[in-house]
Amino acid sequence: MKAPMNRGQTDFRTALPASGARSGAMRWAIAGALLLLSACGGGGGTPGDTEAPTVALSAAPGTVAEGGSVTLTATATDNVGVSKVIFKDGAVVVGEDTALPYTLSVTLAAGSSGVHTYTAQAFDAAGNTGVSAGQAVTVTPAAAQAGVWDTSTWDNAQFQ
Ligand SMILES: [Ca+2]
Repeated sequence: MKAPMNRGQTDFRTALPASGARSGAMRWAIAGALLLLSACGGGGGTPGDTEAPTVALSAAPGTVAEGGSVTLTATATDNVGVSKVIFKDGAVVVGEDTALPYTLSVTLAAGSSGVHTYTAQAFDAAGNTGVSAGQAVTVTPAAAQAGVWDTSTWDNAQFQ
C-alpha cells in the first residue's frame, strides 16, 4: 500500500512544480512572520518596555464646511521611542504617520456634515499604545456655506 501512495505524491509534485515552489515560498514567508513576531515579543530591542506612549491631539480648524479639510497634529512621547501614530475619526482609522511631526490632513467629503471626534493613538516598538483625548470638529453642510438662493436679488429680477 505504501509504495503506490509515495509514487502518487512524487507524480503530483512533478506535474505541478509551480505548486511546490509556491508552498515553499509560503513556508519561507511564514517562517519570516514568526521571526518578526518573536522579535516583537522580545521587546523590539528594548526588553521590558511596558511604559505606554502619551499622546495629545489638536485639530484645526474646529469648524469646517464639507469639502474642506482639517489638519490633525499629534504630540507623542515615549520612554523609548514612538514608532507610529494613527489617527481615528470615531472608530475609523483615517491615516497614520511614522515620522515627526505626526500630522494628517483629512478632507471632509460631501455628506460628512456633523460632529467628528478625532483621536490619535501612539505606538512604541514594544506594542504599547496610548490614546489621546478626543478633539471635536464640526462639519457644516456645503449648502449652508454657498449656493444658497439670494431671494432679494431674485425678487428684484422679477420686478425689473
Ligand atoms: Ca514605551
